[in-house]
Amino acid sequence: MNLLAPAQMADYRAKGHLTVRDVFAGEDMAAAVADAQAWAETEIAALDVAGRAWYLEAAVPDRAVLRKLDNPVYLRPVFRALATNVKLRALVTQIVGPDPRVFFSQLFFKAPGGGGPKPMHQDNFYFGPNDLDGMVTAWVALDDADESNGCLYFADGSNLGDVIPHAAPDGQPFNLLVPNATAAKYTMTPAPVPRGGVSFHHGNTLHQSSENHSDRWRRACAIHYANGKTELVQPALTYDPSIVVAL
Ligand SMILES: O=C(O)CCC(=O)C(=O)O
Repeated sequence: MNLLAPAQMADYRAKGHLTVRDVFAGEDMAAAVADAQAWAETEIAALDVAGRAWYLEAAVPDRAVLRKLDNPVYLRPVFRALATNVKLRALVTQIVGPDPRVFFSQLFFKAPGGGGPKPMHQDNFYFGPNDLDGMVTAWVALDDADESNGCLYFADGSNLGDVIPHAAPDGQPFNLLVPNATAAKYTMTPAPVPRGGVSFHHGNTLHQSSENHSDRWRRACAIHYANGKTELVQPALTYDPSIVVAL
């Protein structure tokens, strides 16, 4: 089932990202948000000191707000259902090829009035796949995402370049990012996504997100898929192969 027109595929190949609106219905997103918030409450209560440092939003110091949670697709049936949805599966298969699997997923919260930015990076630096074209991230907008609440920004065409060195700031070993001097060379294009839409990006595409200056949440689930032949041969962090979700 090919859902993307040739022009959309050409756009993805040229720019390294593509937004598809209305992949999910409003009620799917409402169920995902309700589950995300319930999960967040239990996780906040259980975090140890190191966990608080990494998962809590430093930009909102007056209350305990999560920045992110890992592996929602593996851990939460509501997010498993999103990742294995027939339409999303068809879109991902058209982009990366057959037998896609989810090898990592992340739930980003970006709270109103302070949710912090995610600096520039390439997913393929984190994952180190043996086929650089074999993975795609499907970023599912649980809320409307725009420039005021911290949508993604992409360096158009950077998918056609190399994976470039990343470094972690002191005390943040998991926060691998492109150094500022390199990042300054790229022009970043905002990619607003209405609730229920999906922004797809190639693993080499340089991207970042801005701060949430609004009074609205910007929650999103990033689902990192690889096709059936792609393996993470040189990951920069540790990803547990026993929790990969086949579709
Ligand atoms: O949602 C964000 O702010 C960051 C998302 C991201 O880096 C990704 O989906 O790869």
